[in-house]
Amino acid sequence: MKILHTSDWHLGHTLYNYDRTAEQQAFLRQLACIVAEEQPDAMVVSGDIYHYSAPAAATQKMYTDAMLDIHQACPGMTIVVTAGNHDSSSKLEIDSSLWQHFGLNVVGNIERTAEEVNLDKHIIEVKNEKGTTGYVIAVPHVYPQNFPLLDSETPRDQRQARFFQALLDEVKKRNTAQLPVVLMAHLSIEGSDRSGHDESIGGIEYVPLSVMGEGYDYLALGHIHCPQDIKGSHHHARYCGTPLPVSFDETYPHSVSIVKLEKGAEPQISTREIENTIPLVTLPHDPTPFEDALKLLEEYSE
Ligand SMILES: [Mn+2]
Repeated sequence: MKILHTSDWHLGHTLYNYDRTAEQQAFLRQLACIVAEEQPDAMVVSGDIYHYSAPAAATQKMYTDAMLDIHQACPGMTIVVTAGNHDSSSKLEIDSSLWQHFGLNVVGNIERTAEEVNLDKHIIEVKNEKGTTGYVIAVPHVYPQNFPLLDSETPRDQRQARFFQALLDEVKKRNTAQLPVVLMAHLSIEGSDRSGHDESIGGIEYVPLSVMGEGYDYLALGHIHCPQDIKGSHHHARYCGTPLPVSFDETYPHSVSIVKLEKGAEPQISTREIENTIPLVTLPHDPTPFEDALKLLEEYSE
C-alpha cells in the first residue's frame, strides 16, 4: 500500500497580518499534481487542516475546491482527514457524509454514548478495484484526559493508551489478510524535535511512543512541524511536517511524505518537496545596525 502522509496545513494562517492565501493555494495545487503523479492508495492528513477553529468562508472554499481537485487527480484514492488541536472537531465534520461520496473520510472527534464508544468510526478500509489493500485508524487530536474510559479496570491515566490499543486490536481481528495498518494521531511524541512548533494552542503533553500501542505498520503523526522519523521506531513512526512554514523558525525544507508499506517490512519513505512561492527569509541573521539591515532588505531581490 502506498500512502501520501501530510499534516498541519494551517489553512487561513496569516503572518503578522500578511495574508497567505496565495502560498496556501500554491501548495494545494502542488499537492494535486503530486497525487496525480504518485497515484497513492490513500492520502492521510493528520490534523491542523485550518489554523483557526472558525476559518473564513474563503478559506473553507479554498479547502473544498482543493479537496475536489485532489480527489479528481486520483479518484480511487481513499482520503482520511482528522482534526488537530487548531481545528474545530465538530465544524470539520459538518459535511462529512457529503465528503464520503468523494472517498474522503473526516474524523473530527470520538463519538460516544453513555454505554459505548463508536470505534468503527475510526477504522477505515482502504480499497481499490481489487479489494481491500490496508487499514487506516484515524484518531483526531484529543487531550489525554478526554479519551474515553473503555472499561472500569483501566486506570484513568492509561485511558489514552487503552484507546489506541483497543482500535489496533479491533483492526487485528478484521485484518485476516495481514494487510498494512496505518495509525493516525495528532500529538507530541517524547523525544521529537520541536523546532518551529507552535505552542500557542494546546498544551505540550508528551507521550512516549509506547502509548501508541502495538500492531501498526506506520504511525502517521501530525502536530510537530519539523519532518522527522521518531528515533528508535525504525521508520515506523513519523512526523511529515508542515508543507508551508508557519513560523520563521521553520527553516528546513517542507514536503509531504510518500510511504510504501508492506506487512512485516520496514516502511519505504521518500519526500516530495513543496516549493513556497513566497519564501520566508530572515534578514539579517545576526544583530546588525538598523541602517545595514535596511540595506540588506533593499539588496534582497528574490
Ligand atoms: Mn497541532
